[in-house]
Amino acid sequence: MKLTDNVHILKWVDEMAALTKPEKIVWIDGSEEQLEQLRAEAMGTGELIKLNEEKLPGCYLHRSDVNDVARVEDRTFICSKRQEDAGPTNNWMDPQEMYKKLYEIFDGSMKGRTMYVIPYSMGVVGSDFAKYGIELTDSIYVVVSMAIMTRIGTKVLDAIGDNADYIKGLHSKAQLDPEKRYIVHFPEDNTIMSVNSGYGGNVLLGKKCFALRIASTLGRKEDWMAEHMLILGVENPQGEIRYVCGAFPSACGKTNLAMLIPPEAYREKGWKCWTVGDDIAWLRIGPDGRLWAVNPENGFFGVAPGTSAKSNPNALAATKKNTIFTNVVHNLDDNTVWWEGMDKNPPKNAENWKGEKWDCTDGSKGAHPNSRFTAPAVNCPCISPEFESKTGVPISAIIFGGRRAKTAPLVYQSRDWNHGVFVGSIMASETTAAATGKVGVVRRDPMAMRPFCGYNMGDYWQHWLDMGAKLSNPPKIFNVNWFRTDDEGNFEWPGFGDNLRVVEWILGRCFGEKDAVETELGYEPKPEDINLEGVDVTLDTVKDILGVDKELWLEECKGIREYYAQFGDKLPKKLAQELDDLEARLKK
Ligand code: GTP
Ligand code: SPV
Ligand code: MN
Repeated sequence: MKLTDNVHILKWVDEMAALTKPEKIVWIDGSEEQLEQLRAEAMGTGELIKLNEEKLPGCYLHRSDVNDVARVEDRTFICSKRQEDAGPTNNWMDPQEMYKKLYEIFDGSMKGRTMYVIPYSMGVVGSDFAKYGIELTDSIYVVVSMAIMTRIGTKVLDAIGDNADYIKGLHSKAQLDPEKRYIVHFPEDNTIMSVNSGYGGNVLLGKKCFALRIASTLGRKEDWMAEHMLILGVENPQGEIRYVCGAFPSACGKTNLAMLIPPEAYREKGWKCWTVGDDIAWLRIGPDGRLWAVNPENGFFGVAPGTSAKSNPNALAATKKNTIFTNVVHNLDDNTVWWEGMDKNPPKNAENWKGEKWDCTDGSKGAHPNSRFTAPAVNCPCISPEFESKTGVPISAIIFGGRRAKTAPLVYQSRDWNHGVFVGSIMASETTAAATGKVGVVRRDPMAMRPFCGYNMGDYWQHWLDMGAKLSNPPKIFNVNWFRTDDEGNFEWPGFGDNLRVVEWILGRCFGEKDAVETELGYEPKPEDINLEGVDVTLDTVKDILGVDKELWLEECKGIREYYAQFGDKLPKKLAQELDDLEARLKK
């Protein structure tokens, strides 16, 4: 049954059905009843495996194709009319050419299958921040995952009304052929097309495709920002809650920081942390001249490996019901799941992420390094009371960070907004399993948006500079690095909950409560101002990881200069100047 009279939507659904030729079309109304039917159907085909109802109520295991386990950046395209609008960091093809290519691949791709029509909202339905989309898909996994990650169903169609203002998304698993896999964005048509994949980041179109790539282009036009950022509320012993956003590249610690549990010494004094978002932030200028943030998502698509009762108990708790696990170990003894880093007791009778009998003593990994959980946000014990807020939360600090074994210090503060934009623009990080390709290679990932910026990165930096000029009370901008290693390759900073020790200094700086020392990079804490109560870290270690190695940084400047060169005229002059200034300070 069609759930709307909206002619724009009906016409488009008809056209896409004529192209993909499904056997039938099912509109998703958002009811638990309909979702339960779909889960049952997916269990029949093996697409979902029902897990132990007592230990993991409402939870399922899903396995993606073995060649389809991460985002495919080399097959992700931004098809604006002009190549220069996509810029040097995006793959580009002429839209007409790309449509032609895709129409051939989508032709008949849903034959014998059902096309599901999923109306979804990014943001609280009816709020000023909210944007709507419709995803057409031939995958039940996508439907039930979108039901966790976004707000779906009839209420979204009601909110769209007769409007043509929604993002079109077409997805088909087709044959899961990696050679014909394409994740394509047409920002000028508000259209996304994804084919031949079933992996979350490629197919849950509300997430990276809409809420970052398309939304970043909308934000530029409409004076707001769509960022790859967590949103965390930190409550101090006085009961004040201050909010930070953090942009770290994929698999570099956003979910962990967003859900952090304060160290015991902090908890005793009354510190608490509240999760607003763990991956994406939409930011708008408030009437007070501050930046306000909402999380447009409704769930967490989190990295499973490394998530444990010790590292991230809140994330683990969030996965205890109504969660879908993808590509983790199946414990056959009690029909539960496991992954590396959960605990030290891998199951003896188990199947690995590929569904093969797995011997945990043979040295092979049981879970894929990019295996994930899809958990409802409401499950998280520390979900912020502001999670459903229509106006969002005011941001005091923006924190950039990445994985750098050397170079980047534990923390430093930028001199002002524009210098902070420079600090974000020069971010670099070791690649992770979140995308296909080599892992552990340092690459530039400005603002953690390299894979997600829907337009020319040079224009994007200019947009950041312009936004700063419009904010009478902008957040302060910082850079952190939890991943500095010693000569043996061990992390020098304990990370996880102990990161609050750094965040405390950051927030203290925002409210004029903490001192700093000026370095070539910006402002750094006095080592003794990082609270080490109750943690096994010496002041010498802190001094070491706060250090600025001038030689390394002069090398870094060369790398930045080369990186910047590809943007030509699009590189904002202010950023070129910041680079010259940094180099001059280092040479002095
Ligand atoms: P995406 O969902 O891909 O965007 O990743 P994310 O940025 O949310 O990363 P996440 O918090 O899931 O962490 C990814 C990996 O980094 C996990 O293996 C964590 O255990 C590890 N990690 C997170 N925080 C820290 C930290 O403070 N120190 C160290 N050493 N590792 C960390
Ligand atoms: C990331 O890679 O940054 C993720 C997972 O958050 S995905 O949805 O696959 O992009
Ligand atoms: Mn992410």
